[in-house]
Amino acid sequence: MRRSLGNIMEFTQADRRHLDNSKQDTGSLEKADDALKYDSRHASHDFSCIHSKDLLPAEEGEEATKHFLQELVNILLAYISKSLKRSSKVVDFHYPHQLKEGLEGFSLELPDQPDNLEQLLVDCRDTLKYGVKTGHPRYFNQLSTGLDIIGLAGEWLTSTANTNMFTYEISPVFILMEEVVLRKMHTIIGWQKEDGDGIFCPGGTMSNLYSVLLARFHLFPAVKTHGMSAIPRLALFTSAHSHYSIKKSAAVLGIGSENVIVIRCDERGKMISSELNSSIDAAKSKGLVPFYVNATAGTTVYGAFDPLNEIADICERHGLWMHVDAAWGGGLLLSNKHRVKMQGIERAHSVTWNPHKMMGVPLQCSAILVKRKGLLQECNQLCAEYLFQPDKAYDVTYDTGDKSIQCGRHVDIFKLWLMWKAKGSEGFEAQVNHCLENAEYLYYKLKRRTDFQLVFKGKPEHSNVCFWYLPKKVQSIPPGPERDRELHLVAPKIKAKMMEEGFTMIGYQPLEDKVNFFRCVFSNPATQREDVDFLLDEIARLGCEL
Ligand code: ABU
Repeated sequence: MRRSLGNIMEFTQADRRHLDNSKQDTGSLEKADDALKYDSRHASHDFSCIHSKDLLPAEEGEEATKHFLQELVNILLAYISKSLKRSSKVVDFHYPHQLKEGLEGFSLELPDQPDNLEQLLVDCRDTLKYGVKTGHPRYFNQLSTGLDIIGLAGEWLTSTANTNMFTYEISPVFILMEEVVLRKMHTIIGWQKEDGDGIFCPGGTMSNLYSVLLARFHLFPAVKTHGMSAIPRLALFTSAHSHYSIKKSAAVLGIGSENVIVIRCDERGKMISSELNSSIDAAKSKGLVPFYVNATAGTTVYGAFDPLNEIADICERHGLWMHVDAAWGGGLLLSNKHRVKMQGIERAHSVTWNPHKMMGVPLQCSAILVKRKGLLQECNQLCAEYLFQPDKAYDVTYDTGDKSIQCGRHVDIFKLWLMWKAKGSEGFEAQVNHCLENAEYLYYKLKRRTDFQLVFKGKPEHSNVCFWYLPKKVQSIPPGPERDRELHLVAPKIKAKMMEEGFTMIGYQPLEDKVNFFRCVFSNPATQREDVDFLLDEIARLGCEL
């Protein structure tokens, strides 16, 4: 059965009862209902007889194009408004088989005959309806959250421009914007004016991959042409709490994940730098050639900051490349209050920084920043003559595409540039400070409650707060393996119920000797203290009978 534009995105009666009882957001149901009315009023044109062939570039397709896109904008506006309403669900969760079966007429299968535009608009709404509202103030599941309106406008413009970052000739404005933004980021890191290079690439894992690639090329340029057989067995170093992309980079680049030497962390998740030093010596004595150390500024789970200056001293002593994975922590550089946690970052040879995390830029937006100018180009360039002609009419150093390991490169820069213009650095600073204040608020709340337990002592350094929920049954078992076995089951059970009910989302994981615990992270400026209160009450509500 096909659905019409008017009858979707509505709450079930059970959802309404929950919202009526939640008392978290008085009066918000009314507002949510307004949004629903807005949805259903808006089929202002009949799209049932129009198909994509009737839109531009069809002759006289301009009116139909305008109406279709306006209708789509209405759908998106309704979604944005619902995403930010506490009375809306974060997720209307369904299992894969349910979505594949064609839930309520929402079919994922591809037709032979074209669907009409009415159907496409319904499909657009359904796509949003069954997705996750990552901009919702009660979405705590991932490091990338929020829905920045200027960033969104930037993304819309980028899609409309539909161009590629490889050459200046087809992206003149975006290439220059990338240069300006990269220079700003270099300055914020603290690199000298004459230093600094970089590009935006698809995510932190790719940025980290670039860092290992560059470090290896810097030490052994012959690897580019002669491969791994031309170089000795390499070793690289990273902490036990670092991101898995460091091992993945070693695997992808033919270095081998077993040649990644994992350094232990202290109880807060910071690399123990004295152990780094002894591990480098031990690797050398086994005939390996150490070449690279990854220090993390903002670990994925604990939000810990490695001691960058101590690590930089060790790298200098041994002549190693120092990379700082600040994918998550980079945003704190914009805060005068918090940037002190990253002292020493200016000594790094390369830095990963994801504006799509703490700065709230829509996905994806990730930079690899390199201190030495020209190295990216030397390492990656292959001078494809059909694309990078050296005799173009302009300065071809602006054809930045050969710095990249991709050919086609998405324009990720515009939304960040536009947001920076809109907020100023001060606006980002306020946003970062607000997120860390939320983390501190949660930390103090958890300390006061007996049904929750913090995973590590002390105030959070980043916006990560890690904790267990302790149902009565677990509280009654003395500390030890039996209690751990029970506790390990609690977070997944609560999460499963949480997804089915859909009013908030938070992630969990085990780590080293710690059984499954919740990790709350704040990067959404829309989140307020009442949302933190809601989260804890919701976990306790869902978990108290376990
Ligand atoms: N390292 C990618 C982000 C992971 C997370 O959101 O938890």
